[in-house]
Amino acid sequence: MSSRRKFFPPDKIKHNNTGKLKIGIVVSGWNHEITGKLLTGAYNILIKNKVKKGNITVLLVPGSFELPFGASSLGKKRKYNAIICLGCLIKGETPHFNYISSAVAHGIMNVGLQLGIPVIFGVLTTNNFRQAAARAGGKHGNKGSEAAETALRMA
Ligand code: DLZ
Repeated sequence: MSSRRKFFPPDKIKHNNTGKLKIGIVVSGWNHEITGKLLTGAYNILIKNKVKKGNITVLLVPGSFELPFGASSLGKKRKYNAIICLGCLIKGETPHFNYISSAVAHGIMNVGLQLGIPVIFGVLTTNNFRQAAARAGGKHGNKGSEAAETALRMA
């Protein structure tokens, strides 16, 4: 893992020919204090890498469980080179978190395979709000930015 990081430091990679890329972002409204920051991180990376504002579509869905459906709806338009899914699942007192996390991860993977385009998993699954905040522009970076980097590399 560490040697791979040396070869592919995400923030050092230059993405070429991004001017024509069309990117969809599907973002969940649950835990919007976090997902808003993931969205800002993802959007800023796309703009920094010269993706045109007009080529970025943002679709808001109610919760992370709806992310695969949102991605599928965008993808069926056959317009996008990649779709980024952003959400934040925070563990509660019941097993609900486990069911939703697993369903969302499988759903997002399946949508990508069915559509034949990269659909990126930018969903935080954390034990508490503090861990989520640390990964949405805090000490562990911004996983929305990383998801956008991944989208550019895959697209
Ligand atoms: C219901 C629910 C709960 C309890 N927690 C979260 C969460 O932490 N993060 C999230 O993105 N969504 C949550 N949801 C909403 C579900 O994702 C979904 O929107 C509803 O179950 C309706 O399908």
